[in-house]
Amino acid sequence: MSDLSIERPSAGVAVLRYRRPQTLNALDVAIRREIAENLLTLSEDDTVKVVVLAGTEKAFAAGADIAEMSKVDAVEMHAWNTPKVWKVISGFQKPLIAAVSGFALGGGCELAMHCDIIIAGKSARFGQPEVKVGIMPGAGGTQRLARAVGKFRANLYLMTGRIFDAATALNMGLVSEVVADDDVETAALAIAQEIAALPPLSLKFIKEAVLLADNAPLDAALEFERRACQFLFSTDDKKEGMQAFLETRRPSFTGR
Ligand code: CO8
Repeated sequence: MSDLSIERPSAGVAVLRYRRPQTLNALDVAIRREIAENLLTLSEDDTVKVVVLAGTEKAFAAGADIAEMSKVDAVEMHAWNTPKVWKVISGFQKPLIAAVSGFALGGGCELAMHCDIIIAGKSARFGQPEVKVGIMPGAGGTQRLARAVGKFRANLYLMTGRIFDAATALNMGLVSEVVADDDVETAALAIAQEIAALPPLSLKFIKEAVLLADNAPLDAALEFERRACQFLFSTDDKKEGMQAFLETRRPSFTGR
């Protein structure tokens, strides 16, 4: 049986869930590939507007699979070609929401940081403890954590491997919102539903522009934002959105 499933709880929303509770959802290579394959499928499905990534109650994901990694050397690790998998996740153009319950450690924290919004339960635990098993983050953890929380707080956790709680993550700006443990998925789904009703092209360009804040000089990013905003003036959804506002009715967006 696959450890991965896709649920469709409401129009426009898909939940991509992985389950390996016996290892706290450790991400072995097979499951990482499956996540990427499923995201590719969801990216091509026009009925899907937003994707929520979820694990299980005790763990979003406790990292890459240490048992699997313990058996390979650098050459075998290189042959896994995992950057190809992470590229699919970082290149996913629709809004991606992480619903974090329990542990989000190592590759699991890196997976959450690939998302656009992170909702965490009060008891969620984050960290990049790779240093404690003799390696270091390899899926963007040093860069995304430093950019999210700043060099000095990032190094505190990267260099000690310390695990930190959801309140600390919120305080540092690593998560978008902390909710009661029982409400994590409800909260993530409510946000997903809210976003799914909004114009997909605006969302696509907002996502791209925000990612440029990390990846491009300010002038280039501002130029992208200006052009993307200008482009949106040619869409049906801009006409509909503004018309609906003026007529005080709910807009109905088509993605065109
Ligand atoms: N890999 C494999 N198995 C794991 C992992 C893991 N990352 N985490 C937990 N497990 C297993 C345990 O071995 C245990 O198995 P068993 O019941 O057979 O003994 C089971 O899950 C339950 O775990 P614990 O008994 O340890 O549960 P506790 O509640 O006592 O502790 C912790 C929970 C704190 C999460 C603890 O399990 C732990 O420290 N886990 C390891 C966390 C870690 O170091 N993660 C980083 C891994 S390295 C990494 O992610 C590298 C990324 C590099 C590239 C990106 C690739 C994705």
